[in-house]
Parts: sequence; C-alpha cells; structure tokens
Amino acid sequence: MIKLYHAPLTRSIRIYWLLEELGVPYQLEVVQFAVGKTPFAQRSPYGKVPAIEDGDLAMFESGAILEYVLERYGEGRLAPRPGTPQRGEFLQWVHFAEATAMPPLGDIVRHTIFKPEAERIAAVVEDARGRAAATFAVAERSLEGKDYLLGGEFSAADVMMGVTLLIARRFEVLDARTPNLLAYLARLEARPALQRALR
Ligand SMILES: N[C@@H](CCC(=O)N[C@@H](CS)C(=O)NCC(=O)O)C(=O)O
Repeated sequence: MIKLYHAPLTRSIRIYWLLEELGVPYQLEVVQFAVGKTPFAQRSPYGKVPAIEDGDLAMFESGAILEYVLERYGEGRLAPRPGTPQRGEFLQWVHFAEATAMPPLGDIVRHTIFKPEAERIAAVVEDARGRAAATFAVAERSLEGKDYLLGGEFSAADVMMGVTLLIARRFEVLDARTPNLLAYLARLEARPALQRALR
C-alpha cells in the first residue's frame, strides 16, 4: 500500500487529492512542515513533501509521483492515453503547474512568511509578483471557454494546477485579472476528493 508523507497546506495535497479521486488505498503519514526529522527525510536526500513509499520504492517530486500513481493504479483514468496529442497537452500542464507557475509563488512565500522578517526582501516579492502575473495570464487565457485544462473533462493535470492555484490565491496572486482561474478553482474546490484532502 502507498504511504504518503503529507503536510497540510503544501504540495502534498496533490497526491492526497489524486489518491482520493482514484479511490486507491493509502496510508497517510502527516508530518510537520519542516520535514527534516521525519523517518522518510532520514532516508531521502531531499526531505520535502510530498514523498511516498510503495513497496521497495521511495520517491519524491509531486509531478513524478502523480505520473507514477496514474501509471500504476490509474487504470487509464484521469489522463489521456500515452502517445496521443492530448497526452502532450496533459504533460505540458502537469509540468507547467510545478516547473513554471510555482517558482515565483515560492519566492513570494519565502519573502512573505518563511524567512525571518529581517531577511525578507520586498524587491524579490515585487519581482516575483510580476513573473507570477505573466505566468498566470497564460493559464487564464487557456481556460477561456473551458471547464478544465484539457477542455470538458477533469484530469490529473487539474490536480497539479489546482494546488498551485490554491497557493496563488492565498498569496493574492489571483484577482479581478484572472476571472477564469478563480471560477476554475471554485469548480475544483467543489470536488469531494479535494475537500477530503483539505480537511
Ligand atoms: N518540486 C517539489 C517541491 C517540494 C517542496 O518544496 N515541498 C515543500 C512543501 S510545498 C516542502 O516540503 N518544504 C519544506 C522544506 O523545504 O523544508 C515537488 O513538487 O514535490
């Protein structure tokens, strides 16, 4: 059975939510946000959440875990078939959500709440807000006339992006300039599986 190392309000919601959507059994190990002292972190060079163990496999990186879980337990659900054009679009959004959209948010979070006040740099936050706005404008346009990133059907790409957007909204990156993203996020928040992963 998958063991998920999870901390509330972090990227590990992605895997928690995905497992709930798929109905895959799992064991949840809730860890403190500073994960350096958890059993997994003692074995992992990275020590961040999410992380999973599945039999002999131990792995980290939310996007990689999401792809692994879909391949092993998804039975074709929540992702287009490999090798199809839609799969390309799916992978694009899975990776965009973490590799492109998260870095400016990370800078905002670090220089707003994580770092000791004396080390916070306002110019970093301002620069990151500019980069975030440009990034989310792309996603905003892509959702024009669509319920989900791939069109009418919910997929695991929405799981990746949904958690990015929860963080973006919390740090006031989503506003009147992003009505499509706010409506999309509300649609995702109505899903019982996400509600269970957030409780
Ligand atoms: N790219 C990684 C990022 C993982 C990450 O930075 N996780 C944060 C929580 S959202 C964390 O564990 N931070 C605690 C720390 O850095 O000590 C992923 O997508 O899994």
